[in-house]
Amino acid sequence: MSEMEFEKFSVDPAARQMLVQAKKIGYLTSFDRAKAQEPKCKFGNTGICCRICMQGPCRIIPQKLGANKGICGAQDYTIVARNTVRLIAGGAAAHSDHGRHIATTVLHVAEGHAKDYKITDEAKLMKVAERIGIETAGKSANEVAKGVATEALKDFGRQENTPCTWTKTTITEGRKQKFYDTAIMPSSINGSIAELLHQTHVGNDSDPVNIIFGGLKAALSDYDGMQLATDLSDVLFGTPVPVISEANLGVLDPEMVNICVHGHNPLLSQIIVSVAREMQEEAKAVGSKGIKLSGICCTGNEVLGREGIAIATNFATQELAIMTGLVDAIVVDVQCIMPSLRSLSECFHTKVVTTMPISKIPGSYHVEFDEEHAVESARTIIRLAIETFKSRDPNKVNRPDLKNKVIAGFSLEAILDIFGSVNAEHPVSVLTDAIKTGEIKGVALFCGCNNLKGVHNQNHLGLAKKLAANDVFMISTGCAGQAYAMDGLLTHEAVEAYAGLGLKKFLQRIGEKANLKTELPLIFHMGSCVDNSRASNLLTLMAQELGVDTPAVPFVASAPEPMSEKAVAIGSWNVAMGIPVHIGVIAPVTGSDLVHGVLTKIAKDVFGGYFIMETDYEKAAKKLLAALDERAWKFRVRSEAIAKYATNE
Ligand code: MSK
Repeated sequence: MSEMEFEKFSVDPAARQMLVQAKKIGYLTSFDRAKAQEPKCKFGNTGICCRICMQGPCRIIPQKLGANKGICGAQDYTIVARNTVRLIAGGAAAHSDHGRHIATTVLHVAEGHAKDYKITDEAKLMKVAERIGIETAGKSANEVAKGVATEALKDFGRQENTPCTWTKTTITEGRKQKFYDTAIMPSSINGSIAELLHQTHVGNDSDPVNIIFGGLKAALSDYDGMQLATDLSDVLFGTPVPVISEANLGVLDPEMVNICVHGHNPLLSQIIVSVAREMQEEAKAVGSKGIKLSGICCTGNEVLGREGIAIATNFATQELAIMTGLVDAIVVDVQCIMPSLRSLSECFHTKVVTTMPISKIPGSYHVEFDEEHAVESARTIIRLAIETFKSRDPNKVNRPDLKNKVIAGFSLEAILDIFGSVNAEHPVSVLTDAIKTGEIKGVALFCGCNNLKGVHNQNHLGLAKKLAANDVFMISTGCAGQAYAMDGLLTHEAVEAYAGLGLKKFLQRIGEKANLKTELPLIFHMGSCVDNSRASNLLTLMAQELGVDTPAVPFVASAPEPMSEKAVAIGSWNVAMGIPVHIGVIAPVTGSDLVHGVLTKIAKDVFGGYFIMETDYEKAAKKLLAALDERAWKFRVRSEAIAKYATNE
């Protein structure tokens, strides 16, 4: 059995090595289960299985009279639209619940509770306060924080029909008008999600277009929850600045107590990072060389950006971390945690520690996280890992000796600082001017998960390399960012290897001026899933700098391997923001030509953004480049017209 046999599963050599090992020993992984699930049910796969009431499931067979509609008479387009937007509701609930948790903690800090936390980034707090209209003059940081957190919490349950604060203060005037005109401006995160679940209840809305607009309103709630999650996480833990770290399974250290933090919410993982620094001696007392932390999924991204903690791996390969035999504890919070971690851990010494009341796994250790005793919880967990280290079985250790250097920590503020070294007055013009001169083609955001309908990390890497060669400035979040980290694309060496001449010149030009301890990487990793907010803020700034609305900005987004409901929500609000959004899987919407057409074509007429569904990364690259070219061309024509006729019309 050789690693090459596993090329059809993953492009990551470390993952392939572990899959060889799994096969030898007979462990089943997500890769095996994905295969065992084939063939997929065609009704579910195309979105025409309706399970909204208990008469069903109703499966639509277009050619069969009677079966061409649900029992209630729901048409394929109603069923597909309802199924799609319910995915958005799930994603929006997850992201914004995360945001609510952070906002509540900021409020508690401001009120003098939650002693283990503090306001770390006062400058960001003041900036956010000013943006949302909170008076700062003569107030202490805690007073301002109380006002900001209270405003954030209002976004969850506002009863009046006035817009959510984090949405209305972070978008262009053009988008604001568009969201009012299309009645999708949210006034309450919780309200939009509840309304959408009501709208899609049996016997309620059957108009697919109206349902999709309801979905977009919930998607904007997702946006709102993310914006405030990012802002308030920065306030609590600091706004990321460029850091050097490393990624892939080779970061797990055979001589150290290895603790992986996994999930999304930084409230516990940040504390684990600081407590681990104090507990190094305790770890040495059991014969290790200390504590080594590493991250999986977006909790990993949070502590990578702020603390330089290494990335172990990304979503699809999370089980493989345990299979190295080196993970003493895997500490999970919320979202994207495979329940299989627990059963797999039985074959090793690893302790799986759940920490959140809404995310438990039967049989795992549960150390309930409570922000009032965060340090205590962290200490308990780390002590458990240290104890567990003693029972590590050297015969079960099998770690690929593969890791890559990573340069991460590119918050929007960090990016603007870098651009500011070239143009302090108008930092973002450094980017927009490079687009105007044609030095770079535009900006691409890479985000989202892994999806084992395809080859792990293949679309992420293939697409980014194509766009790099075509001079696209690239930013990333989520498991996409981790795929690049694992493969060495978040390095300067990758610029040399993959960037086209224009992109190389651009990065070199700004890199020389920027006062950084490191060179610039090929892709700027902006953080976790909720930090797609940072990318959207960059888009807004670019639009304002160019004097256009967002649909005119040469900016595209791609989730090359999307999997979760959250990815659906993010993709949907990006479309509403006017962005062409590529997804590297065929979404379960093909059961209705109407819904498919609305998402991939009609959306462009209404919002400027639209979905591109393309599983082949080479074809996807061509489509994304064409979208950037179209926008850059239109911008040039418009600018020439303005110059010639001195009009903005
Ligand atoms: S962790 S939502 S698999 S990006 Fe944010 Fe990765 Fe997707 Fe989870």
